[in-house]
Amino acid sequence: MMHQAFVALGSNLQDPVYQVEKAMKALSNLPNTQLLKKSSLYKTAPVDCPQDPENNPVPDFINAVAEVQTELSPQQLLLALHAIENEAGRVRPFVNAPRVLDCDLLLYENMVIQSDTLILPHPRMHNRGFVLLPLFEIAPQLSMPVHGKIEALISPELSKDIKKIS
Ligand code: PH2
Ligand code: MG
Ligand code: MG
Repeated sequence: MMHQAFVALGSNLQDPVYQVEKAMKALSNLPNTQLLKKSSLYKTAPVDCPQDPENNPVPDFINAVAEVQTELSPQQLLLALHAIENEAGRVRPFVNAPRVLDCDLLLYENMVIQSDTLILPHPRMHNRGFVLLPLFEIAPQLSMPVHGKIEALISPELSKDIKKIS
């Protein structure tokens, strides 16, 4: 059985455009999975990112969203996303630290899950412009469990400091 899922990609280290494009390819190469749609790439200002301990400015992100269809279960897909992050060289020095690659499972069918390892829908997706704008681009009619219709969530406030680049 094929299942529809949406994945958010983000990077603000080590050539973010390259990292996000490489992650799209990695998604398309997952077993029993097809990449159905990819959004444009968006340059986005950091949200909720602490200043790093050495006071380096937090770099802007490149964000995008992909729609896949997959035979993987939500947990299998989550593990596959972690493997893609690790392959890119992700390290986690502190919470929301700059990262080579972040792959977040946003939605899997209409599933609502609250386990220790996975929350669906993604618990912060509904107030993050860097997720909602690319998601709206590829799924303008989307209606989500818990969060409702995507078009109702988009606002000028959330769209600030987000620029479609390609
Ligand atoms: N990811 C975060 C926290 N803040 N800000 C932007 N612009 N893009 C992100 O992908 C992002 C963020 C936690 O994963
Ligand atoms: Mg994230
Ligand atoms: Mg993440």
